[in-house]
Amino acid sequence: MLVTGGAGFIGSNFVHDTVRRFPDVAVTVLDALTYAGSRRNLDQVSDQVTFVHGDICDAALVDGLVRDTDVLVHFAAESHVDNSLNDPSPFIQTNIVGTFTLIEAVRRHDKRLHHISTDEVFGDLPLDSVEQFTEQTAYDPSSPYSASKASSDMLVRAWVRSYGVQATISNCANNYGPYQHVEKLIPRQITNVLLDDKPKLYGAGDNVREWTHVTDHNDAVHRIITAGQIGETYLIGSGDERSNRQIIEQLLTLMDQEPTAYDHVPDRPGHDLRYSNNTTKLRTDLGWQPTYDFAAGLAATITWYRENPTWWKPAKSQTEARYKLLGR
Ligand code: NAD
Ligand code: TDX
Repeated sequence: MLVTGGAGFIGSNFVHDTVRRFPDVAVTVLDALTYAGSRRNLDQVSDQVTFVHGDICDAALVDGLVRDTDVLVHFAAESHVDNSLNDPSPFIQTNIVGTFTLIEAVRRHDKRLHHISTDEVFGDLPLDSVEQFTEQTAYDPSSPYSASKASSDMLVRAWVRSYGVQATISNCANNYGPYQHVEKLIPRQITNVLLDDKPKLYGAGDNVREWTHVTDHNDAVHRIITAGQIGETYLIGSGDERSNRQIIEQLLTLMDQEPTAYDHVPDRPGHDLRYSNNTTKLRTDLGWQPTYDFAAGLAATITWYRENPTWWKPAKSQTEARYKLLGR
């Protein structure tokens, strides 16, 4: 199995789970080690994994690695909406050109591909509705990040239809858990509180996200790889929807702070209001269901960041300096 982006947040958790659950699978990780990736995320499994430091846009490197694998699981991406608003160009390169480079190698060598994507490709839903995204929802991305992920999904779909590439796609809701970069909502606020700073809420904080533990996401990915139908898309999500304000209040309470002890900061431009995935297909066809309770998962995540300051501290000041420039 070749795992792109296996040194990032979801990819490294996926590699940990794969090595533990499927010890006979030989795992190779291809990762460019951008600001978001670290070899330390794979320290616990370094003996069981082959690590290749390289770029998914490097066609010659990718060709050799894909030739020698059975299954390619493609996590590598530029993943942060705020960064994409500030400078879209690496998103176009990695998310679109990188995916193109991979699917061309997959086509040449006739290998199985699972492409990891996001619910953000569908745009957003009104706050006061019960509407959900389904596998049939039309794409309507809002940010450079989601537009680049939508483009990558479209490429995979076209390669399935026109070239018969054996691929599946999943679009997951927001993830949380260990090893998530401190730029993202939950780790940013936990580490702010640990440093005696306050959480930062964008705008009024009414925007709603569907929070899925990274282990539940990766369990769905394993099911799709083993039992998913070629050419199909599967939505993944816990069903646990919360506003950003609720998340920050819950997090402050769990960290023994006043629930109102946060700062309002200017809103994100084009800020998507609400995401919600209908996961009936994944549950019915592949028997998946989430196992994490959000409050327990959030408490465990807080404990992980409390216990691993040497993991997150090196990236923290640079990340906050970037936010300061953006006024957020
Ligand atoms: P991340 O930013 O934590 O990790 C991305 C990894 O990809 C890093 O290790 C980075 O070094 C690597 N990478 C970046 N550019 C590369 C390149 N050109 N070549 C090789 N490696 C490169 O991201 P994440 O949050 O773990 O997201 C992983 C995937 O899941 C992405 O495709 C993302 O769109 C998708 N996704 C994320 C979420 C979420 O909530 N984080 C939700 C749904 C889908
Ligand atoms: O400091 C903050 N304050 C705040 O209110 C940050 C960093 C975020 N927010 C808000 C913006 C979003 O409404 O919290 C929400 C979550 O923000 P992010 O963690 O940046 O995630 P989001 O933009 O929803 O995108 C995430 O989920 C889908 C991942 O980053 C994507 O990679 C994934 O595709």
